[in-house]
Amino acid sequence: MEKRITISASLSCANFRHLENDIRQLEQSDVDYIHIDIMDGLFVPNFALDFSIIETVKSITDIPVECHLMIENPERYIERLAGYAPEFISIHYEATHHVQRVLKLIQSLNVKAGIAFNPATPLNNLNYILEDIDMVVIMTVNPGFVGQKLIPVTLQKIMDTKKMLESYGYNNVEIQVDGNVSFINIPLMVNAGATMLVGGTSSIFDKQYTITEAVLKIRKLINN
Ligand code: S6P
Ligand code: MG
Repeated sequence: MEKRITISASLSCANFRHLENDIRQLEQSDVDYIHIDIMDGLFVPNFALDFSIIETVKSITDIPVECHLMIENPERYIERLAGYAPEFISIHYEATHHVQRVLKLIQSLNVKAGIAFNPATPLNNLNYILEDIDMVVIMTVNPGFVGQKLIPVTLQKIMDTKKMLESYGYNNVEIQVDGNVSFINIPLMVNAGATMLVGGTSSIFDKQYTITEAVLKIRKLINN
């Protein structure tokens, strides 16, 4: 059976004046996860979301959350974050000297571990951490802001990731794509090998559509 391509809705792009309403719409749509961006103003030149928002989301819905840590030295917060029982915690390859140790720590707390790569970071050492990850996050924009344009060469990087995972026999590791996952880019990303799509302002929260319409449109693009 073909692997299901999953959809994760980027909470940073939701309407915070009507957050519960947006989350209820996500519940009625075929969305698999809520993507929670956490930014520290150091690793990226911006701030976003924190623990309290995870608590709020969890109090509203049972949709699983997955956290994308764009923070320096993420090891400082893994245990606390794992207390909220997210499905995945993704850390950045560039954000710690101890990538393998932090990934193992995440998994030891019964949370799936993701490793995220900025657009210009090579995949060189990915082969050394395949045992320690459940997901590779290919940033298709530079992290820090919503509403940016795809960096085209990252499509090749998705293909390279897929090739590497297959060649080492790690076919169950997810390939998440994050950044400008638009209706135009989705087919390209899926063809390249993406298995989890983070939908933001360019799809799920595109104001031209309701959330339900947008997710339906994404599903159609995936299935074609
Ligand atoms: C970017 C962040 C992302 C964005 C998402 C926005 O720093 O990690 O998760 O929230 O990519 O989507 P869009 O469609 O506005 O690019
Ligand atoms: Mg993100």
